[in-house]
Amino acid sequence: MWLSRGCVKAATSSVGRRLSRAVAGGRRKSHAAAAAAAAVAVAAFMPEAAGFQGVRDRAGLHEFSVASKENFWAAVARRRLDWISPFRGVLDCDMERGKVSWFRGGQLNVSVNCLDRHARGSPEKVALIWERDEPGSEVKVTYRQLLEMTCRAGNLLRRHGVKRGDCVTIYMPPCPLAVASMLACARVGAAHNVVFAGFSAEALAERIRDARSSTVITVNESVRGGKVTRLKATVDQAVRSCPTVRQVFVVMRTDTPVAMTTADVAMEEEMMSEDVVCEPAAMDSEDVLFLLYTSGSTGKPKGLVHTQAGYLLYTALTHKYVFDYHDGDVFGCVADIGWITGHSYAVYGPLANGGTTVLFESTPVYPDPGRYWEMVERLKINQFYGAPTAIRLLLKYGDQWVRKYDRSSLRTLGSVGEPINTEAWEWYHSVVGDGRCPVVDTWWQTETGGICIAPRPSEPHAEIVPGMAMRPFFGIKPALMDGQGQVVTSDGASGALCLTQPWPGMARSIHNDHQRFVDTYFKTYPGYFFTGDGAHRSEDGYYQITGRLDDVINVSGHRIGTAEIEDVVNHCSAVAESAVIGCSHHIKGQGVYAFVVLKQDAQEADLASQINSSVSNKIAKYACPDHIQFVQRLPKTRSGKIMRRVLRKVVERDLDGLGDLSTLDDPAAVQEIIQGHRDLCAKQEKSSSSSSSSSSHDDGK
Ligand code: 6R9
Repeated sequence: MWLSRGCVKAATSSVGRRLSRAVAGGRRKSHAAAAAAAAVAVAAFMPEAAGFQGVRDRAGLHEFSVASKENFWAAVARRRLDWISPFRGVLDCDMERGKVSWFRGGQLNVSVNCLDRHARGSPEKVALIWERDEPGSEVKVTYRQLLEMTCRAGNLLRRHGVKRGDCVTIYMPPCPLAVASMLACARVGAAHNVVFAGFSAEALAERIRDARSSTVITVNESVRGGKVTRLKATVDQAVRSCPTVRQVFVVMRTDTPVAMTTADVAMEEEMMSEDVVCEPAAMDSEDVLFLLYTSGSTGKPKGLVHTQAGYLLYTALTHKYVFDYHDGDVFGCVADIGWITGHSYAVYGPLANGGTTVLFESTPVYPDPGRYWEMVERLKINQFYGAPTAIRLLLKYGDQWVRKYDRSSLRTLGSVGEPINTEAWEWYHSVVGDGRCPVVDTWWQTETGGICIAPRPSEPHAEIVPGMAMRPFFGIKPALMDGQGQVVTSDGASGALCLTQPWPGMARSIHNDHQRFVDTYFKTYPGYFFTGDGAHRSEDGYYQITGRLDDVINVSGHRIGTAEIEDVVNHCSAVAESAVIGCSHHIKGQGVYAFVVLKQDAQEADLASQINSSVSNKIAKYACPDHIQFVQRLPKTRSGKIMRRVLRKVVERDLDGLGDLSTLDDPAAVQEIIQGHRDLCAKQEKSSSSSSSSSSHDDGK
């Protein structure tokens, strides 16, 4: 027995006491030194941390950001935004009523934060690299130039009567004037409503009407993947059913002239005579910055409302810390500006940070599947941010398209829009990133404004699990809910993903329909923001997103409500009714599967192509069904509700999982549908050897 009483006694004798004091002192000193070093390290990582009591490392910083969110965000907002007048309150919030406001009393101008303050110090720094469709024809725009462009556009808008509180619809491909138009709106205090340029005239018109825009900005034509599209013609068609529209500004992307009406304004020409100085409007933190329409589970797209200060701050902070963006880096987000990813990470986040950002006009396979990586080499991109659907597509073309190009500039690879499967993740990591770049699978939504869950920031060598978004960002506290609406407390469990407290980037409302905002996001789990997604929390406490829980499907990372597609299909004259569900698709992630019941005497011939062209005309190409199965009737409950669960199981070929069919009005319908599905598969397998399904990567996300 070593530790006899005698020994213990000796250790407490005076010599022993001195000895143990010296040891403890040494330990204390080295603890103190280590703590000081850690404090220096965390302050080097995020300077605000120096003022946060008790924060010693990055994990501590996250804890602080959640537990003391107001202190955290106030410090970040003071340091990282330029204010015209300082905010007085940090957060007012009533989650049950969907009322959230950040930085009350503060005034600022978003365009000043994105441009003027950087142009002052580094006017010749490149703000935008416009990566045009033809490789090698990129155009660089400095902060000075972008500020001038924005001011001229702002003055032009003002001269044409656009004022604070108006909403300008922008229907343009990614290009410097599109960014300048967004920022010009912000400069004069108008909101913008960017509509993805792949949307049809009807979809555009619906969004213009809902936003009550009197001004539209567009281009004569867009150029993408070598294909020219006459966007102005689409706008002409759209505005015919938009009585609110007074004027259309037209930018010339190509040399092809377009017919101009009296309501049309040649934008570049008129900008020439405008001043390069434009007084910025002093905007309140909670004034509207933009609307962005996205699909929900009903037929009508919703215009999510984002406001000034909180959104800008959140995109700036996530851009910096999730991607480890440093001054001088070239940030390459290939999303189209028509989606939230383009707003937050091609425009606002990078520009707020004074960064250099790429605007990608082309497609991943134009002129060949090496396009992304050739661009990475040519522009020396440091952070590349793309979508799993494109990665899956490129993976199939083989490694040689990647290896051909020098990718040594890359430091971080990002993924967004949908779950990234392990195979795609591994390929992205090991082939594209040569195994040396962290892959950040970033989970977020139009509603959240910016990234909410991602593997970084974390300690520099913290593990990253393939296909997992993993760690909540600063200020984000997720919760999983069980079927009874209770919070799941254990790890190694799944549930409905909610966010338990407000963050500055969150949407504030649905335009013209605050009640829908409350009902959609705050009613299901009172007091929580419900994301509509399901998630799993691993034994280690990491989050993995499992997919939508509602009737929204995700085609190549684009959200589309099944009800929206059904609306269009049901409008075809031969169609009696339809049910649309998502089905798995090897490249797009999810495809669209439509079950269609025809009216009596209607003929099937040509109907599929009629349905496809209707969907493409009324919504967009990406929403077209991949499969159309004509059926005699749909499985319905006795109360007349379509049992989509049954349809999903049939398409997944999980016949054992059909479950209880006793509530069905006519159980025989299911057998017919199963047989019809088999026949359709057999038919498609036969023809698929000769052709492939419609292009999937074609929407720039
Ligand atoms: C940013 C964006 C949002 C929906 C979201 C979810 C899906 C996005 C994801 C992801 C798994 C990811 N989603 N990122 N699913 N892993 N990393 O895409 O916004 O167009 O509004 O779509 O996309 O289902 O709810 P948005």
